[in-house]
Amino acid sequence: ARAQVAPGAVHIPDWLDEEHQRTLLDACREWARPPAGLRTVRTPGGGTMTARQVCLGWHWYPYAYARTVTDGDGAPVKPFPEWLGELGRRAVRDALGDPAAEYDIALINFYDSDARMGMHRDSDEKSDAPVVSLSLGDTCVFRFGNTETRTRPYTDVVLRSGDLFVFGGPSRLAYHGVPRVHGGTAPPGLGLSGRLNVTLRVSGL
Ligand code: MD3
Ligand code: FE
Repeated sequence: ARAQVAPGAVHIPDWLDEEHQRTLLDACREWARPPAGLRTVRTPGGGTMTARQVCLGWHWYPYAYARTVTDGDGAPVKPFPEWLGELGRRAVRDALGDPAAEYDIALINFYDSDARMGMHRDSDEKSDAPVVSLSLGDTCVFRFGNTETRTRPYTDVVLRSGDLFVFGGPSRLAYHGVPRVHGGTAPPGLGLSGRLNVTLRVSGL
């Protein structure tokens, strides 16, 4: 069932079956290993993000992209694999029907049950191509806001393991966040405690 939450924002629950979820999870675990593996993102204000992150193609730093790790081991970022780009284009076709651009960035966020993501906009990419989001593991509350403010009005959507969300058009620059992760809700067969979110993006660089 495809649900349009706002213009250009489409949720397709259970888009990945359990076998494909496991394949993506195994790949994420490989990517999380050093060098250029899982890291804690530090914000310019001196804070740290509670979700830890791995990047492919380009490293994201608040608030820019770089090809090497600048705050850790200095390693070059891992390559963005061709199959992930195919997955992204298929996601956009299923959600929006549009032919999609060439994806070249993956940001993978690892959440434990205490992790959160505050309301923000993703505006560091120089392309207006849709962002593709894939969820694995624990269920979360995803808060989809508006383009004007980080406050109400917003819509809370439950995202479960295997769900696809695509943000294009007028929704591309909407504020959004993850106020809650429900620990212990991952599919038992997956072997994951916590939540992973894979976003695919076009850098425009
Ligand atoms: C709407 N991630 O990585 S996914 C992020 O679940 C991020 O880890 C959250 O926000 C997560 O930046 C939410 C949904 C999402 C991702 C990117 C978007 C929604 C978006 C970009 C533009 C608009
Ligand atoms: Fe975001």
